[in-house]
Amino acid sequence: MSRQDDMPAFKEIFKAAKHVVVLSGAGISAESGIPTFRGSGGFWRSYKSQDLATFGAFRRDPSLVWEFYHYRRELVLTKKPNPAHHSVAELEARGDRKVTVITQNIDGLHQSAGSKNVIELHGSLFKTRCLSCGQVQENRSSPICPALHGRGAPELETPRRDCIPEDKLPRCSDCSGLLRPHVVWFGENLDKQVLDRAGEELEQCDLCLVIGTSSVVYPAAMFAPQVAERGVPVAEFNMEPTPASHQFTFHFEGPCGTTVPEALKLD
Ligand code: BV8
Ligand code: ZN
Repeated sequence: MSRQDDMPAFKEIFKAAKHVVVLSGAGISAESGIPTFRGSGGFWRSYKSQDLATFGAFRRDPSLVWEFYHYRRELVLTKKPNPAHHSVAELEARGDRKVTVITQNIDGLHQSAGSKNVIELHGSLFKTRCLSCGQVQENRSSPICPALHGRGAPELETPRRDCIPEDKLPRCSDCSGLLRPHVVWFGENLDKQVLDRAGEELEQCDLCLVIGTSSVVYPAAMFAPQVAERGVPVAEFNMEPTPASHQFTFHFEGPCGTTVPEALKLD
């Protein structure tokens, strides 16, 4: 068994691969300036991101949760894809193999880099869903509604400004129902079609790259180990080992903005 950081061995396999799945997490966007969940950036005001990413939090305080998502929308709108996103998009554009991105991220940076074949497991910051009629819409308005203009600062507000009344939060253009971000919150099921599509790609791929994920959130955390169990090579790109690293053929340590372009260079 070659060493996990054996780049020549990886290159051999990579050159021959005909169906590559890229499984990405928040770490692929870190060098674009978007905080990850579990790093220091995993906080907003005094809240852990995952405490706000629940339907219960939204029901209890839709104004606070919308401020959180508005902040992230506005942040992402000022950020650009980094060389890791670009090298994945360039690999797909080469057209000499199938490349599918399965991302846990909701920032849309893979698509901004030019990736076409992208499965967004957890939805998108730039889509809304109506709680009344269920309509899903693309929405890149900045701000998404007048009441959120200038709101969402990550620093604690003392005293906290009053909640935005629900009727001033984002409303459905069709039925004026309250809108929520079209993202998968903790405790919510992933979309069945999305899961089925991801499952097919994971079943068919002959190489899987796992980039910038702590592999602690399910079901996404099971995907790359499932590929490894099929005896298909998996290469992990991360700043540090993860709970899944030992199951993978390769582990390339370092910032993926450097390690991924290096690995995907087809000399
Ligand atoms: C589900 C969208 C069935 C929203 C996200 C109890 C009750 C209910 C559920 C559960 C429960 N216990 C467990 C569960 C399941 C739960 C879960 O897994 N919880 C975890 C915390 C244990 N999962 C769910 O709830 C899922 N649904 O299971 O449905 C069900 C239903 C009901 C009851 C039970 C089961 C839904 C999960 C989806 C949640 N939504 N995002 C939003 O973004 O606001 S998850 C969100 O967090 C991300 O999408 C992503 O998935 C996750 C963050 O993980 P990462 O992307 O890996 O990011 P992280 O910061 O953790 O790591 C960054 C990595 O990058 C690190 O390894 C770091 O080293 C590395 N890195 C950093 N910089 C770089 C780098 N690497 C390279 N280069 C760099 N420069
Ligand atoms: Zn509606």
